[in-house]
Amino acid sequence: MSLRPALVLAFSAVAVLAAGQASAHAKVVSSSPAENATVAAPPQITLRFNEKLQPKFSSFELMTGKTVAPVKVTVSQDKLSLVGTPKRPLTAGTYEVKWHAVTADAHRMEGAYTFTVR
Ligand SMILES: [Cu+2]
Repeated sequence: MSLRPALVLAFSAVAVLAAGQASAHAKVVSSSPAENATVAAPPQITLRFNEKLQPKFSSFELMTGKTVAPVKVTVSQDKLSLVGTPKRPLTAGTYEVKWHAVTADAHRMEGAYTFTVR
């Protein structure tokens, strides 16, 4: 019996593991306001990610019902956060943060969460 098939199998397993790590995708690790929180009108909205963002292709929209609340969004210096400043104070209501992000590995991810302004 030859050892070769076993070696080939072992190398394939390592390759699959390595590929799995390389394709880890961006996700939000924390946000302010937090998901489902009820808060006073926040001066800023911050989403922190697990991977560095490509600033050109990463942003979010703030929706209340079908209305877009105007927000100026920038990427933090460490490239791990999206920071949005509402152009007008947010009025009471439920807001949906719809984000999209492109990370260093060029994967585009998107997601959404809501919070409420009292
Ligand atoms: Cu990825």
